[in-house]
Amino acid sequence: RRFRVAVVGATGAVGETMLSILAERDFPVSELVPLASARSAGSTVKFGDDDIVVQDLATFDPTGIDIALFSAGGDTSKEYAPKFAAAGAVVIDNSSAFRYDDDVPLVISEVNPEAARNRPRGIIANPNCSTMQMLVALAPLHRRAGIVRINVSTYQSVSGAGRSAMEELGRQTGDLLNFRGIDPQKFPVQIAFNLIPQIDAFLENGFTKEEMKLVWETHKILGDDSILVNPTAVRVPVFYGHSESVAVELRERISVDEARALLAAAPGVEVVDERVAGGYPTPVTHASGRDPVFVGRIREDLSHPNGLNLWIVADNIRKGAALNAVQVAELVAAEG
Ligand code: A2P
Ligand code: 11C
Repeated sequence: RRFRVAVVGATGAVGETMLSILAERDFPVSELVPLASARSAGSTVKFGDDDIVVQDLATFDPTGIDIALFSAGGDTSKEYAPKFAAAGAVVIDNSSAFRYDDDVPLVISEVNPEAARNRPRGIIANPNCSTMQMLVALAPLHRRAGIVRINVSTYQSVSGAGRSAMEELGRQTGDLLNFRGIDPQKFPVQIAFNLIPQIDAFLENGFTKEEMKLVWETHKILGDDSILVNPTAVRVPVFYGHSESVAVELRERISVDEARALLAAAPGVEVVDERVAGGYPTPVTHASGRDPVFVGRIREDLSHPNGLNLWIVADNIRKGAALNAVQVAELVAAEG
């Protein structure tokens, strides 16, 4: 069977990658409908060898769409995803609009694929990129020994904040190298040649929303609210690829060799862990434009007998967003 597939936000950083991954993986598409706002309606996007005209979401009739991939921001999802679902489509939503609703499954294709089947509202949520790569790597350790606590610091690239954020990093870099002044817009302070320990808004507990997503989404995806998660999320002047320094405490001790073997056998994971210069993944050398979640620097926690330290790097636009959404669409398509 082939499917009528809509991509909402098709002109954005994630939407464009959804189109290329659908084509790359030969998703059984009978018709591909790219949608965006009135601003870009009438322009074209690439789908395989074809150029397809973008339509205006606001005036589009979703009747007959089988699968809709949404990545046009939370407000757009809140308004339009229920309309697509009511018209019979299965919606796979990359925004945070529905992630924490009990009747919307939150699915990582390698971690909890079975959850995708139970979708009373016709909506499946795609996790946030930082949770996605962390849990693809930690799930095999969790299955073997049970996670007690996760301490995580993230190093997140600007593409996570969309196309205009990438433009801001490029523009600021050029301006600073040419001794011109800068005017931060997308980011609260200068991002070029800097680090920003704030992603998304501050919440009452002093953590940012990006940090709390790591807590809430880990609980929901692993189905265990007792797992302790202590996050710090930092924006770094990298274009593509999020990195994470993770210290995980397990119920039982796992040796470094066993952890390496578990990770090497895990779907979606690639271990890059030579203890020599360059023998570890970085966003530029390994992750950017690639599908796996890369894990390196695997070592025992010096301060805890059941602790392991890991360095986890992935392309936030691919596995962190577009690729997982397409993999979830593949699970739906396989239902027949
Ligand atoms: P548009 O090109 O019309 O602005 P990014 O995250 O890279 O900034 O991309 C956001 C995506 O979401 C773009 O495709 C953008 O389309 C789309 N989008 C933003 N707001 C809306 C809206 N109100 N209705 C439909 N699409 C929207
Ligand atoms: C970032 N993680 O890197 C964000 C982007 O909840 O889907 C994705 C936000 C989300 O800025």
